[in-house]
Parts: sequence; C-alpha cells; structure tokens
Amino acid sequence: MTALARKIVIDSATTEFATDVVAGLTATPKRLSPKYFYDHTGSALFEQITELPEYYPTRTEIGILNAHAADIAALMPQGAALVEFGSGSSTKTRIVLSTARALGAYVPVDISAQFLQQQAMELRREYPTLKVLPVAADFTKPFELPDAMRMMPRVGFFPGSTIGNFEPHEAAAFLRHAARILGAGATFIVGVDLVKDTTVLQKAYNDSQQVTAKFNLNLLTRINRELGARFNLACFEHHAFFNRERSRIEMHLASLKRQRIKVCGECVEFRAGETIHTESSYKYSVESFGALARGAGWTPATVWTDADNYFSVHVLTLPNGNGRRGKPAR
Ligand code: SAH
Ligand code: AVI
Repeated sequence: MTALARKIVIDSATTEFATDVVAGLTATPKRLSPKYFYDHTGSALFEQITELPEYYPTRTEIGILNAHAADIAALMPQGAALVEFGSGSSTKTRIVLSTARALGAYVPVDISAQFLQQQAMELRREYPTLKVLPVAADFTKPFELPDAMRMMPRVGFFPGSTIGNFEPHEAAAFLRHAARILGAGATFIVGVDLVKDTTVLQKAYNDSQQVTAKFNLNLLTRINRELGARFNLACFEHHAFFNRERSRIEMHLASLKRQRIKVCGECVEFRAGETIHTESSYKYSVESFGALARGAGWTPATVWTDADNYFSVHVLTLPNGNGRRGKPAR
C-alpha cells in the first residue's frame, strides 16, 4: 500500500473503485454501482434511513421477522452457521439470534469493512457465547469463508431487499452464487420489497429530512476523498422516482449546470440536467420473485408478508444433492 502526497491511499480496493468510477462516468448514460454508497459514512446514513417515517421497508420486515421468529428458529439446524449477506448493523439478525439459540456461528459478510468490525464487536458483547466471524468482502465475488465454520451446516440470510439493488439477471446470478456458498440442502431467507402504490414508493426515497439525498450525494464526497476528485456537491441534486415499466425505483444525481470534472486524470463532462444513475431498487411481486428464485435453482418453500402486502420474506431451499454441484464452497 502506498500513500501519495494528497493522502490518497492506493490499494487494490481503491484501484477497483477508480476503474469502476472512470468506466461509469465515461459511459452513456453515466452510472455508478450502489455498492459504493457504503463507506463508513454511507453505512451510518443508511442506518438513519431505516429510522425515517417514510422508509417503510425496515420496520415492515422487522414486523414480519418478529411474527415468524419461532418458524425461522425452527429452520436452523443444530450448530448451523448463519451467513448474512450485507449485514449492515445486524438489527434484523438479532431477532434470529435471540430465538435460535443453538447456532454454531454467525458470519456477517459486508463490503463496509470498518462498520462491519464495529458491529461484530458490539454483537460479541451482546451474545458472549456466540462465535461471530465477520467477513469483509464484496458478496458478488468469490470470497473465503472462515475456517471455523467450514464443517457447519449453513443457513443464508439476505434481508433488507438488498437483492432489489441488483438488475434481475444479476439477482439470478447472485442466487446461484449463494447456492454454491451455502451448499446442498441449504435454506436461504431473503427479504424482498413488493410493488405498491407509487406515492408510498416515491416518498420512501424522497424523505422530508433529505437523509436519502445525503446518502446519494455522499458517493461524490467519497470519490473526492478517495480518488482526489473535486465534485462540488452544491452543483448536484438527488432525484428518485418509480419507473413503473421496469418496476424499480431509480436514484440519480443530476448535474445542475454544464460542468467538467477531472476524475483520476479523466475529464468528465456533464450537460445541465444530465444524471448519474446511482441505484435501482427493484420491486417484485411474490410470484415474480418466486419465479426468479426457481430459475436460479432454489425451491420457494414459504413466503411471509405483512397485512398491507408491502414486503415479503421468502424461505428458499436447495435439494439435498450428493453430486458435486451445490456442495459448500471451501
Ligand atoms: N441487511 C441490513 C442492511 C441492508 S443495507 C438491513 O436489512 O437493514 C445493504 C448492506 O449491504 C450494507 O450494509 C452494504 O454495505 C452491504 N453491501 C452492499 N453491496 C454489497 C456487496 N457487493 N458486497 C457486500 N456487501 C454489500
Ligand atoms: C439497501 N437497499 C435495499 C436500500 C433500498 O431501499 O434500495 C438502499 C436505499 N437506497 C435509498 N434508500 C435506501
């Protein structure tokens, strides 16, 4: 790792970030991956979003998990490793951890490394007998699981509708990747946000306190800090709307004027009103998500929703195979 005079740290993660940012900002239309929202500030801002009155997904999913906590505990084999993809603050996991007492280990996987380590420390304090084995990794790529859980049966947990932040073909690829990680006979519990009234959806991503706007704009702050760019945040605006044809909320950063910004030696030009597409948040029906999961090799076993049909929690299973496909990755 080397440090330049302007205190920009060059490691392999930063190099990948730089490559993706330059590729995304020189593409038409301009785009950036939502995985880059989650530096330490981004993770903290996401936590604030979950508390907003307009952001219904978190409290609705928590309601569903609480209502079915005993059913969820019954899905955990004795001594199982609970592998959570995109664990954030592990708030929802605590519902599972407090009910399923015979777990072998909890393995939170998250790209936001510093936030992950802080949450793991807190969990160890709260659950002193639980093995907490955090993995800082991009869950879309192959990553090493901790040795201590290699022999344990695995249950996957992917709450928050983070799966909605993938394009549908990426979601299918991720579900296949998770099947390889979790292995034959595994159970996967996945939270999925549902299509609903457009006003409810749009308000959830345009909150009155503008925390979502801060979360979106923080991506430019991160590019400035980590890649030495000079985006003026006052010259960009948060846009979020429901694209009904594609069944997704789209978040963009819109340039308020014609401007030119140097990023990693590359000159990026913006027209007035031109946007960077920073996130899609797909909304499914119970049936459309079930079909997606089936196409990726999973069997939908159970699905729970709330009374308003705002959110769904799916229990997916993999057949008990004895061939090589589906065996846990090492
Ligand atoms: N599961 C939590 C947090 C959801 S926010 C909840 O339900 O509230 C999405 C989380 O996924 C963040 O913690 C973010 O850091 C993580 N994340 C997003 N993309 C990721 C990726 N490609 N690899 C690993 N973690 C990722
Ligand atoms: C993590 N993910 C499912 C959130 C979502 O709703 O798509 C991220 C988010 N973006 C804006 N608000 C919340």
